Formats: sequence, structure tokens, C-alpha cells
Amino acid sequence: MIDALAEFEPRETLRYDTLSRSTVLLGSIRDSPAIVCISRTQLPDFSGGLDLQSTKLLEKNDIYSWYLATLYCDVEKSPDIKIDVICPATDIHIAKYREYPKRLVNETPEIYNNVVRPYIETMKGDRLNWIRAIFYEGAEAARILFIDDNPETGYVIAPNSKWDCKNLDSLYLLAIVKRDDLASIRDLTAEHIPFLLSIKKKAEEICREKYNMAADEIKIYFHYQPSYYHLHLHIVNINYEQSDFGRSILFDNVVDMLCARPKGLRDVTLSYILSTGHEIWRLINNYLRD
Ligand code: M7G
Repeated sequence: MIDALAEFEPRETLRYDTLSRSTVLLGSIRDSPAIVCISRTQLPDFSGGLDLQSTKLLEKNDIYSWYLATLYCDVEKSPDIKIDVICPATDIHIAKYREYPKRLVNETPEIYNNVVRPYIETMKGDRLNWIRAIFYEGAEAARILFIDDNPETGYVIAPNSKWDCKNLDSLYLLAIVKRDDLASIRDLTAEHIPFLLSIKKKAEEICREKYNMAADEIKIYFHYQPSYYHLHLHIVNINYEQSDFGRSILFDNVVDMLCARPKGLRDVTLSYILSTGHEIWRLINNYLRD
């Protein structure tokens, strides 16, 4: 078996984010393109005492003093960093992580029908294998919190791979529907409302019973544009800040829109922020130029 971390050869830093204290490297693992995302984990709970391995006083002035320190290393109890590996990484993964300027897009029904919808159709192949693996091959079975196998109304609730499954401050679950005919919120109609509400109810129940978090302590939302065109909901601690402002739409607002437009969201303009490295950005610009 390949030890992905040991064999990773970095080539380029795609992103270095001081705010989220994370970095993304592009390189290779045995000649296959690989992306390695490294992020600092949340701080441990210090309320029982400052359990530090070493400290160094930097300065003292009047009533103020400041130090540097290291924590005790324990990968089980208090891991320092979380590492996500994608290998082989596709050009789409690389474009997603590389820093590009962002732009506001007003996606009219015309742009959706002529540009975005055909693009989405090309995104339903191997890129969704990880979702099929959850439903049909037992992937992530030990971490799954709920699964309903009904082909029409089934869905799974599981931790997002972004979450360390330890720190509730960054609690991050995903609910993924089983049916594969709903690529994004554009495919929803009022008929789906009961289905969506049942997922929300179960997600709230799990958060309450397993994580002791009330419904008003979690945000449930969709991404538009998402990275994976198979309908899923993000279920996240409201205090957990991410850089997905501009493409997150709260669940309740989507349901409200569907109540107002029972035939669905195909004929509304949806506005979102998009990386100029995204293929959709290029396609929309080509379309508007022609
Ligand atoms: P998205 O809105 O399509 O993409 O959400 P984005 O949030 O990355 O822009 C898909 C979510 O699925 C992301 O938040 C990913 O972190 C998460 N995810 C991706 N993969 C490949 C996996 C996986 O294999 N397992 C789990 N549990 N989550 C994943």
C-alpha cells in the first residue's frame, strides 16, 4: 500500500491562508498528481489547566507578558494538524485550490440553460464516485450517522471529510441524497419540500442527540455552485467560519423560494461568487462574448 504522506513530493504551493491557518500543496505521489491540504486543528480545551510541553517568555512589560509555547504531541488526543490528500488530482481539483481572483456572477435562466446546465452534465462521471461508494460499496461505513436506502427518499448523514470529528466548534456534517437526478438546487421543485424537510429534521435530531447542539446552533445550507453535482446539504456549527460566503444559500431560504415558485428554481437568476479559475467562469465569458 502506498504511504501517501511519505511519498508525497511537493512542487508548488497553491494556497496559503493565514486566516484559516491552512496551506494547499500541489505535487506528486509516484508520478500521479497529488494535492495535500494541511490545516491547523482547533485548540484543545485548556479549562483543566495549561498542559504545555515547553514555554519561552518573549517579553514582560508592566502587567503584560507574552510567551511562545509548544503543546504536548498526541495524535489521538490533541492532533496538531489535519491533512487531506487527493490523488490522483484532476485539473478541476487543482483549479479549485489554486488562488484566483473572484467575481460576482449573475446566472440568468438563459445562462443556466445554455452554459451551466450542459457543464453540469459533464460533471456527473467519476467525480461522484465517492458518493456512489458511500451508498453502494460501504465506504466510510464506520463514520456514517444515518442512512436510509430508499431509492427515492433515501439519504445519508455523515461527517464531512473536512471535520476532525473531535471539535464541536467546527462540527461539519453532510446530508447526501441517494437519488442521482438532483444535481443542485436548480433541480428542486416544491414537490421535494417534504423530502428536504425530513432530512433537516433528522439532521437536527442527530445534532441534538449526539452532539448536544440545538437547531439554532447549526446552519444548514446548500452551495451554489457546489463542487460536486449530486444534491447535498451542509450542516455546520454556526460559529464555524469558512470562505464560502457568496455561494452558500440557507436551507430555509431555498424552501421559501420553492414555496413561492412551486415549479422550481430554473427560471430565477441566481447570483454567486465564483473563482475566475473555475471552468464555468470561462464558459460564461465565452458565451457572453459570442
Ligand atoms: P460542495 O459544496 O460540493 O463542495 O460540498 P465544497 O464545499 O468543497 O465547495 C461537498 C462537500 O463534500 C465538501 O465540503 C467536501 O469537504 C466534502 N467531501 C468531499 N469528498 C471527496 C468527501 C468524501 O470522500 N467524504 C466525505 N465525508 N466528505 C467529502
